[in-house]
Amino acid sequence: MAATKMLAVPLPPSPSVTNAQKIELYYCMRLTRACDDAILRLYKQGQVVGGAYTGRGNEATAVGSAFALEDRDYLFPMHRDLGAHLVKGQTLRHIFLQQLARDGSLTRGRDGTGHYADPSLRIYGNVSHLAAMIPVAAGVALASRMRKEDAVVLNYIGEGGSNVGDFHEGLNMAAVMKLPLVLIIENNQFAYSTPARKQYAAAKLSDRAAGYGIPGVTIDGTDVMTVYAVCRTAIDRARKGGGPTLIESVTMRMHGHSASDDASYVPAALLQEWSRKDPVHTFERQLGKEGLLDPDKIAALQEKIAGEIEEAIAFALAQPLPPPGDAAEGVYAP
Ligand SMILES: Cc1ncc(C[n+]2csc(CCOP(=O)(O)OP(=O)(O)O)c2C)c(N)n1
Ligand SMILES: [Mg+2]
Repeated sequence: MAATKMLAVPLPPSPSVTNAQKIELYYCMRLTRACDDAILRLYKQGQVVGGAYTGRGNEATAVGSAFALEDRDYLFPMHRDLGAHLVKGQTLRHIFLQQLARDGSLTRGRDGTGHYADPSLRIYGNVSHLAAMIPVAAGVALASRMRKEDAVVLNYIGEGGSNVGDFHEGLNMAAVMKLPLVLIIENNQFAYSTPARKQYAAAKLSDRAAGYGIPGVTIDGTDVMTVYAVCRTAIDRARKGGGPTLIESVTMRMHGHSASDDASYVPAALLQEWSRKDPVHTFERQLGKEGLLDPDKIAALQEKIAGEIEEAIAFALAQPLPPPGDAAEGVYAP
């Protein structure tokens, strides 16, 4: 099996990133991974209601992309994009209230995943029907332009989800209307147990962009600086009225589809190969070489993150579950 279909692409000139921003990017990636680990731990303790999905391997894509957004921009993340929620400003308390299905969560305990909306932060989480959010994201981009908000919509889809009809309808409409939409295909080599080679026949998923008359690019989704630079360019372009960009971010799903999946169908050699490109460790090494991180700084940061997560989990666990009497309220349309 080919490990990746990534081909070299010319990258845009890098926007300037300060040292403080680099540390912030690293902190957000570390925080994302630590949150994912905590969610898996809670799942194994029987505390999580329903499934648990992690973004292990996807931290650079989720964090680097959302880092290029302004507060007024809209985020339409997928189920591997916890890092994007955090960068957009979602609090750890809300993340864990949601995961633990507490009454005070954003879905009032009706759901335990990222299937929530937080209009105050302009975050509109995905529904289970993969790609169904792409036309919705295009619609929000249209509404936002009509309101003259000067905002951009950043939407994500898996390589598996990119093969359904909604992808075409949403992206085509956005392209024709030159809407401020940036769509990232997170190509993590698998859709549940189906490998990429059984999902599509194209060399690169970004080649599809030509069929819509928009720019498309395939990038190394494990490199946070590349992800940020490319997304920043696409977002700036969308904001100036240049229309959508399709970005294929090539990564690897470094965990089973969900907590209940041991991923025994993934060749061990493939995981081994990708573990050398671990996005968090790669960036950590890079910042070490630049003199921005050392073992003491890393340890201090990890300790800070662990404390923040423990506080949020303790807070969420102390909150009540929804009262059984009204647990079905708001679940079904009248
Ligand atoms: C119609 C339907 N079938 C199955 C599922 C369960 N499901 C959720 S995500 C997913 C895999 C999606 O793969 P991909 O789009 O590549 O995203 P990834 O999980 O790899 O990030 C599946 C099978 C679903 N949500 N809807
Ligand atoms: Mg996938």
